[in-house]
Amino acid sequence: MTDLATPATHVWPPADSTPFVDHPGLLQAHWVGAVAVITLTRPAKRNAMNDPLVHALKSTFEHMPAQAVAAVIHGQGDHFCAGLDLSELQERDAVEGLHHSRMWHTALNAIEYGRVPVVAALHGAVVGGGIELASACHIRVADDSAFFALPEGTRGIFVGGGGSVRIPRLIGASRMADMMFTGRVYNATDAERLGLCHYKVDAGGALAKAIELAQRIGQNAPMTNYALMHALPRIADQTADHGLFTESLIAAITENAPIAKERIRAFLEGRAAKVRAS
Ligand code: 1HE
Repeated sequence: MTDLATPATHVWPPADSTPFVDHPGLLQAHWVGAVAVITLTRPAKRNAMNDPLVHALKSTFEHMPAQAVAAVIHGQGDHFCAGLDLSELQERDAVEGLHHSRMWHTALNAIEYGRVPVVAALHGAVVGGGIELASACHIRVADDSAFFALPEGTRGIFVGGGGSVRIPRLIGASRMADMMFTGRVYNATDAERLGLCHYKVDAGGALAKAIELAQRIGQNAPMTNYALMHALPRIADQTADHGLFTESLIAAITENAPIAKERIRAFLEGRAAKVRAS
């Protein structure tokens, strides 16, 4: 595992580092400690997602090495992701379109419901399928260059990568509909205010902040991270009665882990950090 210095900008990966996953011209993955940094490497096409890139993402997350504690996704060049590769859309019929959308669902589910929490580092265009990809991640960091749009509305199509399920959970169906009806573009400040992203940083700082957060998340008890990724969203979809029951089950399992017992003991013995106002 190569422990690379935290990058200051989205100029990444360093030329002298070796990826542990390499799909040439599509995607690479490098280690920063135990954080897997996944880079979309199609900058000439603004990291637009063609089918091979969707497959590469799915494979990378399905085969995430056991030593990974968290992951980061970002895009090479000036943009995070320009969404679906529109050049692939021209000749597709309805049945092929259905299967294509389901392929995106499988790939983005592999991110959302994978082994490790994923932080998206967003800059430049985060549009169409780019927002769908970002919304499948667990935490989103946007820098001041980021802009968010759903141009599907003006292109005569609809979202197909899970956007109609995930985006309303972040900003509400009504705001999503406005983005698609009117072609509205939000900047990073808007995005933070609306809940499209959790953190906003200066231009060029998204990747470094995302890695910092991923390293911190990776220090959590694994079962806590698992519960946040796999139980919390499902509880949110359940009735209150079922949700409370599921919560009790996952709480009991989580607090039974040796690492939880040790961390509680450390606090009670004055060995753990207190919560302080920020
Ligand atoms: C593309 C794509 C793409 C760029 N598919 N080729 N997404 C969109 O509707 C967004 C379309 N893209 C743009 O609005 C702009 O390209 C950007 C704002 C992202 C960047 O602008 P810019 O000036 O930096 O780059 P560019 O000159 O527009 O593009 C550079 C090249 O990338 C150019 O190709 P070239 O061969 O002429 O050099 C572009 O054609 C190409 N390119 N974006 C294909 N998206 C699961 S359903 C999801 C549905 C959607 O995502 S729909 C939204 C699609």
